[in-house]
Amino acid sequence: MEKQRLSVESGIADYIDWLAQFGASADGGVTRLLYTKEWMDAQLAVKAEMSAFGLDARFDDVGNVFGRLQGTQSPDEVILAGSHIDTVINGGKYDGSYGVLAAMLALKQLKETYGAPKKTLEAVSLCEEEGSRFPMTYWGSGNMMGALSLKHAEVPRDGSGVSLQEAMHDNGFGRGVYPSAHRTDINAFIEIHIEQGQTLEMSGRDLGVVTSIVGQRRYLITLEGECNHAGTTSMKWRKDPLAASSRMIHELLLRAEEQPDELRLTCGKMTVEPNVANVIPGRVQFSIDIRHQNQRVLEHFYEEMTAVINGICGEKGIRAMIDEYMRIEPVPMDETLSAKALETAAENGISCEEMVSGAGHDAQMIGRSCPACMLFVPSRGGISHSPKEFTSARQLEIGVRTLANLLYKLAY
Ligand code: HGY
Ligand code: MN
Ligand code: MN
Repeated sequence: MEKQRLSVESGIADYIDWLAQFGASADGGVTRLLYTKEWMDAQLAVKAEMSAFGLDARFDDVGNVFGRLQGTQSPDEVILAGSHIDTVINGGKYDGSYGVLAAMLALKQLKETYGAPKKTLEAVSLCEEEGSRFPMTYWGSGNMMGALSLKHAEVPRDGSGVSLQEAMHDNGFGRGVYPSAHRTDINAFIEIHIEQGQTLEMSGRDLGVVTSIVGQRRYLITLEGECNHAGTTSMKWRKDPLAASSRMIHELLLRAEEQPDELRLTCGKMTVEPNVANVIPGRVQFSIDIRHQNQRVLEHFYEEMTAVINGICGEKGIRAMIDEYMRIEPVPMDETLSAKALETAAENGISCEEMVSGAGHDAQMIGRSCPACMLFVPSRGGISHSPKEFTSARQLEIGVRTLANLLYKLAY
């Protein structure tokens, strides 16, 4: 299909639709998983558009794409803005994409209006944040900040058994052809993103400034029981991992609601083997994703979770394996940058409020070791990770303008 063309008048909403073509699904969703063809085509298109904007565009060795506007006085001090290009399966067209495109358009506007900055400005399209294909998240920002490296690509495999390393190599990355992903020259990182919740819509404000991003942990729970006949096996003799998992999930959801300030627990993924109606399952795997702004609540809940799982399995003679494949602590955003963001919004008469992010973001990974600032624009109905994701052109444009004004303050 011929890709929609862009013109010099194209605004952020046009760019969102343009990028959404890469991995588009019939119902208006987008699926762009790390190192797939849709992902590579999107990164190549973003790189080409960065060049068309007059930015110096390049890949790094894990597939992040940077567009650089060199500083005249302190070129080695980099103010970076961007987000991630990958998506969840059949997600929305704004999650991640908006932050990449807003950063690119903000640099284009600043270059055209003010010329070269004093400090270097870069827009980045980070290769992966979601963890949708491999049991690995923040692959782009984690390598950029040195929290991850190429050796971490060897173990994670996708649902068809392809390793992250194989997929990376198949796209030409991870072989030293491109500059190493690790960077030590980033002075500040600004990420603009859709809120993915309903706070801004409920308050009627156009912009959110994030004070902190919740801590997050993800687990893969494997329960091994005993396959058997659905008709001849008495209920009391069964070792049924699906029955056990439904009890565990029910109990864990109740306990999550009892936690102070509501811990968020999601079981989004489940496989049942052999997955046949008249066979008692022998093996079940399901995911658990927990989030909370307080590290101690997360630690304590992990203890409760393992006790619930092991208790039910002990009762039923079922073997349980709990594999934690993702953990990140709650991370505060930089107060100085956030104050500048609030000031910028006030100077431009933009309604704004401070808020905590319940979603994880690259700003969380980067903010662990570098001053980071996160801006939100409203999500209609608070819906995200769905084809129904929507933010109006007016709200998208307010975000781009605020980002450009903030970057001007930081780099010119
Ligand atoms: O899951 C999250 O919070 C983010 O969308 N990756
Ligand atoms: Mn997401
Ligand atoms: Mn995101």
